[in-house]
Amino acid sequence: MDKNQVTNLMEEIAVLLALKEGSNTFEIRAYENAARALGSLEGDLATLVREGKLKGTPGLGPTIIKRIEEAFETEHIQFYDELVANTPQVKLDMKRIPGVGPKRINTIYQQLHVNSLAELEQACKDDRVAHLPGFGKKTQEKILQGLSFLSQHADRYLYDVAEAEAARMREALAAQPGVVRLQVAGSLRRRRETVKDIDMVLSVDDHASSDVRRAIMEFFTSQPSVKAITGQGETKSSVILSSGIAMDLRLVGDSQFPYTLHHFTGSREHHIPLRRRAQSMGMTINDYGLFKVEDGQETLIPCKTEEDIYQALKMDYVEPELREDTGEIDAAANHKLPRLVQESDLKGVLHAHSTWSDGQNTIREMAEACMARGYSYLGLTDHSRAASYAGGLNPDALKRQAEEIDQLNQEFGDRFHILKGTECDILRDGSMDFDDEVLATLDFVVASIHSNFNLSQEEQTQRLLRAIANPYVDIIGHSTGRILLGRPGYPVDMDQVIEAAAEHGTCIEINAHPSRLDLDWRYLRKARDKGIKIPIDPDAHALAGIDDMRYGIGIARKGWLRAQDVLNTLDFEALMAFFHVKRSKK
Ligand code: DGT
Ligand code: CA
Ligand code: ZN
Repeated sequence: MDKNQVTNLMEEIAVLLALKEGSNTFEIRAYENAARALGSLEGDLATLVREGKLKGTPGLGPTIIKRIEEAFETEHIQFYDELVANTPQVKLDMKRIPGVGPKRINTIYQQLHVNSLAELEQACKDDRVAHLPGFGKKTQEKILQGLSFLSQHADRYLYDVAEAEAARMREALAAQPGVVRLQVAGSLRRRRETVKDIDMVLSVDDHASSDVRRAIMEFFTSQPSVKAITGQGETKSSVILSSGIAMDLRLVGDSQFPYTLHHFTGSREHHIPLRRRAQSMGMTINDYGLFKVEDGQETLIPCKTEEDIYQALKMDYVEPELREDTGEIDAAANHKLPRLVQESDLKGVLHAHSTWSDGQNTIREMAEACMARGYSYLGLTDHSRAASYAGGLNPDALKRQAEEIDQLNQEFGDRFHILKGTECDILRDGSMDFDDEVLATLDFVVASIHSNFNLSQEEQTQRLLRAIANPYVDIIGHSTGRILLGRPGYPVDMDQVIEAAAEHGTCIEINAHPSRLDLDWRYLRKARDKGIKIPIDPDAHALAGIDDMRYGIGIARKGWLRAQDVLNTLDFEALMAFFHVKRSKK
């Protein structure tokens, strides 16, 4: 258990209590307050619990303190487990519909007696939900949209979850006798933000015996992370892993490896124009090979690597991230592919939180972790006062934080630099949570939306445009607010946002948190072409969060970004100059 997990449990208990009929409002509030109190608590929660120092913390009553202690001692809270067990499954399912809260869930459950999401969908289609007290057509429409969002994303997994599972499996397989080449394929290799399953391709010597192949497959399906076997053969085996994600392993002779890897890397969309190109050149391509077709006869074109395949098609090598049919075929044929940004191009970290707001580590700890990872600066951005649930700072606290930063900077000298920043809330009308005089004291400003998600697209867009036009705003944070597999972003006209950001020289971040990856990669190339600089921001709330930068790199590469398009590939001096120029334009 850590602070985040306990805070989540408190929030969950509040929701589950609200889902129970006849719950006491005060009890619900108590858990909501506890979650908030934990979020803004200084220091390591485990230590506070161990030393019995939670007593007297505002927002934490004796019962709740007992539950927190229980969580740390036993890794669970019995009260929570009982609440889950006593909540009807359909209520738990409805909880996952974006935008549907406990009150609505209870009304639906009590009055329509639905037992599944499918029944709820039918009730919407029969117009029965609209007639519930306090609902209406608009709400019914939103519920339908939420249900369709859920079903579209059912059975998909976040990139980081799949990547971790795949890495474990890869490491185990790589050490097996007879394995020549081994590579992740599919959407995971293309670094999509979510994936359906893990595809892996493995090669053995062309003359390897059946025994060798069988032994490898046997080893694969008997791994501890395998929960179920859905198919086992000498060329393909399929399993379900403990996280629930499915995995296919394909085994081929090594001479076939590049063709098979290429085929199963996809995407289907990339393969269509590629196959057309092959045909126009008198060739044909499939998972067995690339063939020259003459007089109805197919002869294999020998390729040792994927590079060879593209070369035979008179193309430059197309990085897997780009294989989405968004212009990469022509670019590769015309030698116009970009040199994609790499993790080693990043010079520093922007957008990170500390214990001053809802982060778990001190500024010093965050700075030292950045240094240990080879970065030369940290742009610290704790929340502003409107984000009270996240321990947002008021101007006075911001001033005191600046003093701490000054001291640390003095100590670090030229070795490392901490930039004074804020993740300033964009208020409902698009104005900033801090006055200009306060913002002017900072080195840079990230501006984000954390409230009022349900404005119309027009209002939400205007709100962002106003923020973008503020001369003190350097970076727009997580610009659509989406949570992958959790909720869609608020509606916003991203084309207008990109136009405005280009006009005002405002950056739009790639929030590298694996459940955000926002701005979506599908918009990045447009932003890049308009000259917008794009920082890759970890939005770290703890030391481990800094490592999320690599997920942002994957998305940047999917968006065709080069090193020069990414703001934090600048060194410290150039970065400060960039912010300075932006501000002096006002
Ligand atoms: P996913 O799993 O939905 O996240 O996305 P992918 O791209 O990994 O899709 P998947 O696992 O169904 O198949 C992996 C790759 O194999 C896919 O990108 C292209 C290739 N592939 C699989 N089935 C077909 C097919 O029926 N036709 C073609 N052209 N390619 C296929
Ligand atoms: Ca796949
Ligand atoms: Zn934020």
